[in-house]
Amino acid sequence: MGPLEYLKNRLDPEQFEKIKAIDNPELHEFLAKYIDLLNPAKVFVCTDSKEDEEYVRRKAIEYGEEKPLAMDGHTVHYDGYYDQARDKARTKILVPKGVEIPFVNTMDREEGLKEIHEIMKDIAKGKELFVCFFVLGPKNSIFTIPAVQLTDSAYVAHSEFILYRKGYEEFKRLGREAKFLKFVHSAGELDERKTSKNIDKRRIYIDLEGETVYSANTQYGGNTIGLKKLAFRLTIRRAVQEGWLSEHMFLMRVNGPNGRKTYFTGAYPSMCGKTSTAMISWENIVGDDLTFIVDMKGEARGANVEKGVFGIIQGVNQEDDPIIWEVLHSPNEIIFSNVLVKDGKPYWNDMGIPIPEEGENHSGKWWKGKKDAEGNEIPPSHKNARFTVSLEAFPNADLEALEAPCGVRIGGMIFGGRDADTWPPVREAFDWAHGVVTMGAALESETTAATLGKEGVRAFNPMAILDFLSVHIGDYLRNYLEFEKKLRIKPKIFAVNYFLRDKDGNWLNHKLDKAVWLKWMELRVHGDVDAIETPVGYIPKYEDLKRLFKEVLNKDYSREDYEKQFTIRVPEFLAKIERIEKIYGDVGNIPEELFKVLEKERERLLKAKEKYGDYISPFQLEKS
Ligand code: SPV
Ligand code: MN
Repeated sequence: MGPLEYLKNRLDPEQFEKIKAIDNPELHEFLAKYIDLLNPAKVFVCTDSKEDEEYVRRKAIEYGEEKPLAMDGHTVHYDGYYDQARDKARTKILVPKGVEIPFVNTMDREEGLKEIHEIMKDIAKGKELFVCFFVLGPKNSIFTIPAVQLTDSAYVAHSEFILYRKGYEEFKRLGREAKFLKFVHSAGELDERKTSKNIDKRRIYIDLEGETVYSANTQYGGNTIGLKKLAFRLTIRRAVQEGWLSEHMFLMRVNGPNGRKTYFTGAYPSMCGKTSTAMISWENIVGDDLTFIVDMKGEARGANVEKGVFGIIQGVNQEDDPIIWEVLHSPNEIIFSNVLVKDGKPYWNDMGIPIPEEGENHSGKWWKGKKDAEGNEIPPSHKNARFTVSLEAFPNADLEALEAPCGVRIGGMIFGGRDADTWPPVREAFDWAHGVVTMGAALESETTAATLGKEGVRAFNPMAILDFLSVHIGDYLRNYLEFEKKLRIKPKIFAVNYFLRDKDGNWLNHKLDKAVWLKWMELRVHGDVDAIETPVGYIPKYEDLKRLFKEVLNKDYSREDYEKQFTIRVPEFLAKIERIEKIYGDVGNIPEELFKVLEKERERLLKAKEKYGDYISPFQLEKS
């Protein structure tokens, strides 16, 4: 029996017709194979129609994966208590024998496929399976990558409708031309709270060769929403093979003087201020997580891979995040996940107002002081609790840029990490290679609750992409360095650090200072202000920041604060170079240029140290 015939027998006629309308035998074969393997009771095929989307929304509630909240359009979803973040240990890239990819878990392809197919056999028994079509990037553009998602979770399908552009018509249009990505997900057996029960059999296996990702026995979005971090593993590889960039970056517009619009990308590990930067209320958000960057006639053009936000909710408060606050308190379509709910209202940690002392959260019925099985006190909401909402809900979204088929020209690229003691709050690279190597490839950040495991440990995380690297890091960096050669107009590269502390451990910056750094970077992209040359790049001049602090935040910025923040910490920078060199030295297949750039930075630091000592005030450097 051919695949189409199988599908005809297996699906309701109405659903089958939707599949038949797409002329793509590879798709038919894929669907037949996995519908047969997962063996659901029922299959629903989503077209781009409002009714089909509405069907998915309704099912998420009917099946108990989401509960309606008091406000129109709001629902809450819970993941299992031990299923609250990306599971790095059980996420594996399947590779042929002999292939090694440093830093990520790999597994022999044959073995992995065998295991995951065994785990997924009959896994959707008794459930409804959703077949969904989406695209990454704006529709019908040079960025567009079609993708098909199979999932037995209406919550996952619902999330994708909020986060991605619909792709059924695109599949129909492309027919056999569609070079699509494939995602197979099952939450597995569910417990009474409708959370995945068999966590020990949680697996996220990425088959590069088949451009297919399998995800089983988990619900947390980072493990299950195929088009997000699962697709990201596949697109990084495509980008390296095809000579463009697929990055873990926000995309935003910073508004310069006289209505000037300058677009920036920003790569930060999870929980390092990426989303809150992209959402500064007087700037304009285009995307908060994933950006494709291509060269077009010598320009670097960027587009948001997504059209929605799966953002961290902890710490969102009215004063610092007025826009998100407003969005979360309006009748938009929003899925709150792993928050505290009381009387139909969502609450979260550090929201700046008193919150109830009991209710329901990711641990079930919750009360203040409740402890988990390990004896740890359970906070009101999980640290990695999130909200899922479309960008259309944001009054400051740049929707024109979001859907521009040619993307937007990128003026600057920012790298940021959680760094207590080395990087100043903002600095600019001397050139592309200097930025790519000393800011991107040398990015380190303290670990956070976005992944399972210990928090607060300094971890190497080049381009904030380490968890997702599906190619050898040497090949990835070579592609980055080569990309410059295609560019006639090069984005400037910057590094930021919102988490610098003094020797006593006190933060040196306020949460909103980043808004000033952005304005400074915008001016630098256009050469509007001078800067101070240091051994590690250019830093702002005090006078410029003083003016910007007043203009942007209406704050007086003191010379003392400036000096503390922008002192070049030579021993820390030297130690960092040593760490980074060692890491890359041990890996092999690293472009020689990386070591040269690091060596030059070391020489500059040593020279400056001889002249000024270990801790160099920006005022000293300005004079020289
Ligand atoms: C991140 O952790 O970087 C996120 C959320 O953007 S997740 O979908 O888990 O990757
Ligand atoms: Mn992310």
